[in-house]
Amino acid sequence: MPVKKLLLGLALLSVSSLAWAGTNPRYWISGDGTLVVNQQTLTYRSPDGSYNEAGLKKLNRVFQADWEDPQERMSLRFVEILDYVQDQMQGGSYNLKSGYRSPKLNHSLRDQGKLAAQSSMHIEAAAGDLILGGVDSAQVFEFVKSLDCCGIGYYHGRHFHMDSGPSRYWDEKTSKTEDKTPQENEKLILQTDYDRYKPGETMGLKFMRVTNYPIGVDPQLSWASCKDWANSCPFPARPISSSCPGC
Ligand SMILES: [Ca+2]
Repeated sequence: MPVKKLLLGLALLSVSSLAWAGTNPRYWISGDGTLVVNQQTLTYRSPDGSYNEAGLKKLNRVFQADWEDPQERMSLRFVEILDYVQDQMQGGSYNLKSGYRSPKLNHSLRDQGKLAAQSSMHIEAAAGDLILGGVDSAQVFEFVKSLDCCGIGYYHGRHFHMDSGPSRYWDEKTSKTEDKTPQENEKLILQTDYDRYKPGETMGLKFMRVTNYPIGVDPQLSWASCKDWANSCPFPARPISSSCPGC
């Protein structure tokens, strides 16, 4: 059982070729910088695009993530998706049932037969089980599904699960959270810290959904453009030109 999730640091790239538009947000999917969770209005991003430490600290506290440890903080990508969905659906306050979970807690929930996946994004502080005020969870499910951006689970109850992992969706019939078969890192992903970077800026990459330790990493990485991925990528490739002009 890993004591701590694997966070990198390990692979860093200098990206000078990506066009930087200073007024654009860091993520392709992002809200207006203010979230309402558990009736608290929290501004986590300033109008100039910079992230607001005081607001993020409060948000981390609400989600029970540990701000003091930079490796355990909430995923900014997840925060932005939450904000975007709330804005677009004109929802009221999110009501949070479950935010960050330590690996130990997640393991304990699984032992109790609760709905908790081995490679849960809750462990990455990048997921929440929620209600969006004034909006039926079935509507949230359909909306997030249509975005094709992230994870959304809905069990036809009051809450839905949302995360900033790979694009996927599931319900009570397709969920595999009860599967006890060791996953052997089959869900492992490597995610960038942002979507947009300034020329020459360092890109942070983070391994998520690790279920087996240790893992080895080849320090040599290759970079594929959108076009390169069209025919040769072993993973499902999808065009991003509509949301990423010039990428
Ligand atoms: Ca908002």
